[in-house]
Amino acid sequence: MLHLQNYLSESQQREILHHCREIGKRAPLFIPTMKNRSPFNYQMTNCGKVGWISDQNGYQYIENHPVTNKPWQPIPEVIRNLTKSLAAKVGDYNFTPETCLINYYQKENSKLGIHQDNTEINKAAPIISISLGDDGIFLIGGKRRKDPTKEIILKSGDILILHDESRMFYHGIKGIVPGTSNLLNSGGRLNLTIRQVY
Ligand code: MD6
Ligand code: FE
Repeated sequence: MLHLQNYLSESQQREILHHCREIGKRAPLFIPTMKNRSPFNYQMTNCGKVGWISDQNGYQYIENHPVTNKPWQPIPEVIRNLTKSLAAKVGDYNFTPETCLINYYQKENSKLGIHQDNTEINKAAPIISISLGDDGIFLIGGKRRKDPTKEIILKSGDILILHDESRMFYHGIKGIVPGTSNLLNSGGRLNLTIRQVY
């Protein structure tokens, strides 16, 4: 695991935020559900060739937004270039950003349960995460769900990369800390995860 603290300058953060807002106009945030139809505790959208969603059919990558049925917007060039150079830092010189999941944690009680990222066909490529806005309390464990976890605070402008052994480590978001950043006028936290799926 590689945690790069305060990696993005404020202007880089604002540029990425601007792209997220533009993407949100055409691919609005939605609340996904679990197989049993219980809703997630946050909203999401995507950009890229495919987008990750969850619904009554489970976790899946799909080519169209589930509400508008339109293809996802392309991944902005600034995010593609940034993540290619970040992947090279952990030894992947051939990373192809194919999808970017955008999670929005708006409320104090927004959270993401402990999970392993395993919907991807390619389980070797690193997963690169960009945090914007309020602090996120990230929990990282090991390869087994029952492994002990430790807390890491993900601040606005931080990058987190799960690669090699840590690629399959269980992790989650315990909550956010409202009022810790003024990047997003509306408050809350955005997290972008960029992946090579295939
Ligand atoms: C989040 N992140 O930070 C959720 N997954 O809001 C993730 O679930 C995640 O940060 C894989 C790799 C990096 C991540
Ligand atoms: Fe994850």
